[in-house]
Amino acid sequence: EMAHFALFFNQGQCCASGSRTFVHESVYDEFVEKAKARALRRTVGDPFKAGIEQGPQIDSKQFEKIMRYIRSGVESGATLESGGERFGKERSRVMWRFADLLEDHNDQIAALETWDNGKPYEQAAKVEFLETWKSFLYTNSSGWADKIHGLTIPADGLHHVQTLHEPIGVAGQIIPWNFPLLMYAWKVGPALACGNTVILKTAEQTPLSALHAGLPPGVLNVVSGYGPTAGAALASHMDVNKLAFTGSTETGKIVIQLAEKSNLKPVTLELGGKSPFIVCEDANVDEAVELAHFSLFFNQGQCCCAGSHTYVHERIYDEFVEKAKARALKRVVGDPFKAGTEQGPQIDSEKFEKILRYIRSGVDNGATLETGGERFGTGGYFIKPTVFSNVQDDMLKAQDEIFGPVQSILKFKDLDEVIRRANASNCGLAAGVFTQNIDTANTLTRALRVGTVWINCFDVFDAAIPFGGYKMSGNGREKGIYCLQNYLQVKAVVSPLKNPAW
Ligand code: TXE
Repeated sequence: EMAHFALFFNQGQCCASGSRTFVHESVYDEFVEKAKARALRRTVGDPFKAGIEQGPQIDSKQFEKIMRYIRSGVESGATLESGGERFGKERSRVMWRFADLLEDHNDQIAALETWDNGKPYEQAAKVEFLETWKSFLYTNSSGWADKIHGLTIPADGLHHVQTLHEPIGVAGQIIPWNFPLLMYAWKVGPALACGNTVILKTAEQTPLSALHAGLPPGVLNVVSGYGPTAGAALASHMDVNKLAFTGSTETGKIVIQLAEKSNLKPVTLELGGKSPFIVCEDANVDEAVELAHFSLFFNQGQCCCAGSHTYVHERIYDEFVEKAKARALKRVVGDPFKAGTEQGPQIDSEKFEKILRYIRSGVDNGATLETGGERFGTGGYFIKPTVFSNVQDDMLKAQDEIFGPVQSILKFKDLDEVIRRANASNCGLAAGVFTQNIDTANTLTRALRVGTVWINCFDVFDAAIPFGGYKMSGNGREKGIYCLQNYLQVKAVVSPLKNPAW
């Protein structure tokens, strides 16, 4: 304690500081261990804050000089027991650089994304790339990496109580193929910002964009592989301290069991959707049609939050269906690298066949096929934008997400009814509400059991807005301030206050 004080007092900037700590060999090892632990406990930060033991060094010159000495100590073979880096800031600096590199390589990364996934290049290069980049800026770079700290807590008795927000350790992350780069950003960003290391498994269909990134060795490790082998190994590994998964509900159940059977690692899940898009009777029909179309068809209908259940009030139902059909017929399907293309192919033959099966079962069950319903062209996994009307709840309830360019339009009479029907789903990821009436918007917003409600908009994904599901759509929230909790341990630290006169 005394040697620690003798050196670290005043940020180590004392002419008399005890900078050379000579320790007798009989107690040397014990001393080192304890000196290290003491240094790890030292509270560094805002010098105006009570309880802070150490503020910043006096200026950049001194700061750089100290960092040089630390590096030379390491290079000369001294053992670095703890510290040796800028507090939080070093992490932040690396991640700034990472975001800059992403920006410099926008074209390349977007092209990889389109090759891998088939999504329109313009969508990858503009919409998704920007979201990815902003996500890194928000969470890490200029955002949270150097602003994560605990609390000092007043408690009964003469005790100093504080919390330390520490990294969990090794974060295992499994991502899907529908937004490879964006899912990568949502997962990797907060994990690294909180000081963890990451092993990320990409989906087998889309390994490329994540492999293109680079951080200091060992910090971010990208594994390409299949789910039941590489993915399962991560979920069940004893040395992985936390698992984050995005994918199907079915696989979500598997990974949570693997985590439980191994080391009880905490698991966050972002799973399937079946989201309602509710068009109320006061809606401007043209605008509602356009937004409902976007909410479902964006990304070939392969979005976990896609507005797949379009509920339309009976008063405007017929007009809506007519216009929704006309809009789907106008959708530009084709080569994703061609400017103006709105819809590329589905991800693979398995999903392509599954969507066509769902379309056939819709027809067999008596829904009215307004347009589409078959493959587009003769090659590739392209599907014509498809619209069904006269869809009944039970037709959709039994099935999994369609996860393709298939809009199902259902009719409703009043708010209580549509709330009951929308909430009857096992899923609760998101909902769209289209109305001009503030009371209707407030009622629906509070009644719907979902993680996100978009009112008169859809798919607004700012990096600051939390995202995640109720019910079987998962647990935990990604993005925003909430995502940090997934990657931190809270350690309560209590020590006696010996001198009440303070
Ligand atoms: O999902 P999986 P799939 C939905 C969508 C789609 C359906 C099936 O409805 O039609 O899921 O898609 C890894 N242990 N969503 O088959 O299997 C796999 O390698 C560990 C919604 O692609 O869940 C991949 O990296 N990991 C979703 C990831 O899990 C395993 C996005 C997702 O694949 C594993 C994608 C195992 N045993 C599909 N098995 C969303 N929420 O956005 C597979 N994986």
